[in-house]
Amino acid sequence: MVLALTEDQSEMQDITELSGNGIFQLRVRQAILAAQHSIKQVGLLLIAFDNPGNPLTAPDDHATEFSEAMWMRLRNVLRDSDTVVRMNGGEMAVLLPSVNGPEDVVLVANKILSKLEEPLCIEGLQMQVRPRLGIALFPEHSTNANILMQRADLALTVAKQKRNPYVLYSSEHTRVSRAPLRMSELRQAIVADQLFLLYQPKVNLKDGSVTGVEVLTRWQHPDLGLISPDDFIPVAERTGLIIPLTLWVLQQGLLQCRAWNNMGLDLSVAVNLSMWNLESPELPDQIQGLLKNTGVPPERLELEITESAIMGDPQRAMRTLTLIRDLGVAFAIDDFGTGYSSLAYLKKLPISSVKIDKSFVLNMEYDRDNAVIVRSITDLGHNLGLKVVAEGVETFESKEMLKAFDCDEAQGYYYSRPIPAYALTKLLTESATTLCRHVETAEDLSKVSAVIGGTNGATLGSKV
Ligand code: G
Ligand code: G
Ligand code: MN
Repeated sequence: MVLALTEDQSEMQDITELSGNGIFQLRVRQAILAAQHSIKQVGLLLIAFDNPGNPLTAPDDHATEFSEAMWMRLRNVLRDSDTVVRMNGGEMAVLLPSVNGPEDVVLVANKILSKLEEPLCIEGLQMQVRPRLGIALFPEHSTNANILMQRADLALTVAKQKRNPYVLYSSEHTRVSRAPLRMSELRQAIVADQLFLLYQPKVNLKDGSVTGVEVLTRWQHPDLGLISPDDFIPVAERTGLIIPLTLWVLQQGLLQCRAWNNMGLDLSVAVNLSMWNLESPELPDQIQGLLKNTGVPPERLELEITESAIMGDPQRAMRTLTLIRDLGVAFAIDDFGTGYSSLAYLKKLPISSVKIDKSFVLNMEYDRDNAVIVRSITDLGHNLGLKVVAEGVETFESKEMLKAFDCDEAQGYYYSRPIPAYALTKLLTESATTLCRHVETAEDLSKVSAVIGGTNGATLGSKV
């Protein structure tokens, strides 16, 4: 049952004052009313844009032209009976008032994606467009227009976080906060020292030495409190601020690394890169400059990249990665197992390790499938000559299983949460007796003699 709505219909006349969001909500309600009496469903798609962070092409500079162009593209692929509205915050909403089910909506989503992803040229500047779609359906996901909107919005948040082109709402998606962060605030945060770094150790499973630390960024916002990178990294990516932000993280992380090395703690630091970092042609030179200025040997730096960051533009990623690898810097694939790429393909890239995603590790002692996945990734990684690191190691049992699987390194709350540099220094230089409170077995106790700061790195004593 199609309810074609046009601006000149009488019931629409009083909505001209409404924002895009208001018009859309009204139309969703009307479509639901119409569909209640038919076997048809209503599809809702929310679209956001995750555009490459070249500061010159930051969407803010050309917001109007950009949104105009996207709206035209959407109109061209959709039927006249479908509604397309520009929402607050640069997002778009699409209403499909009459579909047969999720398959139909996914088909339309794919059509939309391939149209929107075509490169765009504004004022001679070539922009790459990376849309993310969140999808919800009436009546499957809710019979209430407001809740349906919220569910499509939640699916969109998940799509952004997972960097998936589209996500269909599922009841398993938990509410994640979408802090109303603005670009100007984040820019200010970098200048005003509101960002700070936490460090989480990676431990060699064979001898318990700490081989390195992952650097994780946090934002202490003056009003909103502590903000997670899951909330501000996407803002940084959308606005191009990810470039200065990452350079700041690299610089601070390298300075901290040098300080540890000077103290005799043989640690390396791992910094997370996002897709837009790999698309910046200056990155290799900038990293070379930072290594030189901080005096840290290149082999003490590791860069973590996700599968999706590489798959955005594999050829370009390959070139950037090779240039940086040639400096002597190592790469790790982060969150491995959550993307769609094969390890065999990734091996063509100059990477040296894989980090198994924490979703497989967190409950591996109870979930046989996850244990099998962890073991298989470990074997496959080893057969391809890669070091294998498990993330999200929270328990003694999972640590023991990983040791039995011959996994190389572990990272997780079992050893330490991400903590400030001074706390990590303290943890690594505390006497072994102090750490004995964590000892689980007599056998562990005998290993507490591990040396602090040897060539194998620092040690977490009892936590071997
Ligand atoms: O530390 P936490 O679990 O909250 O991190 C959440 C996510 O944010 C992780 O995926 C992590 O890789 C990412 N992240 C943390 N710090 C940085 C950073 O400095 N740069 C980038 N690109 N991602 C980061
Ligand atoms: O995506 P990335 O691997 O960069 O994210 C690393 C983040 O994972 C850390 O910043 C931390 O917040 C989170 N993390 C680290 N160890 C554990 C763990 O043992 N359990 C859980 N649930 N999260 C962890
Ligand atoms: Mn990481």
